[in-house]
Amino acid sequence: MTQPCLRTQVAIIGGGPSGLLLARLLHFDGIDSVIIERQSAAHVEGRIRAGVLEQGSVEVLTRAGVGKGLAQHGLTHGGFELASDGCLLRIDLERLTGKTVTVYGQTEVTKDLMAAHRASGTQMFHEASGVALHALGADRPSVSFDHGGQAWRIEADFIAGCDGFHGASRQAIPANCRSEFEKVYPFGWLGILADVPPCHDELIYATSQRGFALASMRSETRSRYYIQCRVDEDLDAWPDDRLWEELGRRLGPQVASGITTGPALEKSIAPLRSYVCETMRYGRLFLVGDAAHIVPPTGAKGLNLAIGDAHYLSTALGAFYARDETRGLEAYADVALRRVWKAERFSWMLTGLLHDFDDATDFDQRIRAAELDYIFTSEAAQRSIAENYIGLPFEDVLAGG
Ligand code: FAS
Ligand code: PHB
Repeated sequence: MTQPCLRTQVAIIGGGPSGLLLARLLHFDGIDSVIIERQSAAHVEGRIRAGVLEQGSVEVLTRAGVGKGLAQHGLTHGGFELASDGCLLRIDLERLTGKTVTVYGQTEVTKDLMAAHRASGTQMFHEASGVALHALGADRPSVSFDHGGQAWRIEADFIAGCDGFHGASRQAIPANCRSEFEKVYPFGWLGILADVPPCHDELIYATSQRGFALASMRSETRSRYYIQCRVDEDLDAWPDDRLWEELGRRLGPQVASGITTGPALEKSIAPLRSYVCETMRYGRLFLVGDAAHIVPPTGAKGLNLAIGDAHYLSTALGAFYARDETRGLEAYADVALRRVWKAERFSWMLTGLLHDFDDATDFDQRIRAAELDYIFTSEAAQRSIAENYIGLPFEDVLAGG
């Protein structure tokens, strides 16, 4: 049986938020793409992950034609709370930066992108296996994979590696052509999703003698909470009632009185790591999102960085196909990495500030207490947190790296 071979302009590996959004943005520029995704559509649409979108991300998603659900169901937040041993401080995003964030789950973003993709009829392969990248240094790279018992090959002008941290794309860059930077944290986040009203009208990031906790939400009737836990924590050791009680202890009595408990719709543990791969480009391969970088979710940056990368790469590819301009493609990795590293710094700082570290010395504890005291008493410190949380501005990728 001959191997079917397709031809497209951009082959996109990975059909999560990065791949779906990139395909939508390219579509609006009349650029043809094909997505190759390892999992089933139901699996991708069922993932429960991020919850906070920067204003810049909302603008990109709206430009990609998926702003309607966001506008109707997204919750606009003008601030969030920091809680330290029960004392609350509101970081007033709107007063400090003039901007807000939107609470709208990644699950919904993914479903909106999938619906738009289906409506546009753009080709997408789900449940593809054995994905391999070829001829990345040539001007006709290709992707081979198995699908439906058939071996396929897709020839393209470019390949976008949107396949997350465990994907095939980053590994296709020769080890001597990439530098990797990683910090693995000695704890994870145990998350619970429940159809109960949120305990507060904005997010609460809490640090306490018992560890970190986060009170978030998906809507006015659905809440998302997290507590810091051991990396090897046994989920079975955390029945709902134990988790609700621990959340109340860590969020403090003032907040605990507002917590409505209920059965978990989902409960899971996510490890925390900071990771960056330099470079994000190798020949005709461009890495996007978690394929290139990972942040601890403390700063709500993971999904937003992925959206930023898709914005930069679609802008660069748009200029290439419209005007044969390569400056954006040449600058993509440098421009994207400048924004990535600043988000890595913010996420690392907030994680260090709000989590308990078993190996912390007495000196470390005093420094953390002083840092919290400084933030609670300095508007300049609060403004710095606010401008990072609402998202740093995009550079013009076409202006060159
Ligand atoms: P993704 O990992 O979402 O998508 C990659 C896609 O590629 C997947 O669909 C995968 O199936 C597919 N794929 C993988 N290998 C492949 C292969 N070889 N061939 C074809 N397809 C392949 N961010 C936040 O901001 N806040 C949070 O609270 C938060 N919580 C998270 C919890 C967990 C458990 C995880 C893993 C991440 C979390 N993140 C969070 C980060 C997350 O939201 C990512 O930033 C976001 O999903 C990035 O999207 P993608 O780059 O598309 O990567
Ligand atoms: C979430 O709602 O899942 C969420 C919100 C903010 C974060 C991390 C996760 O920083």
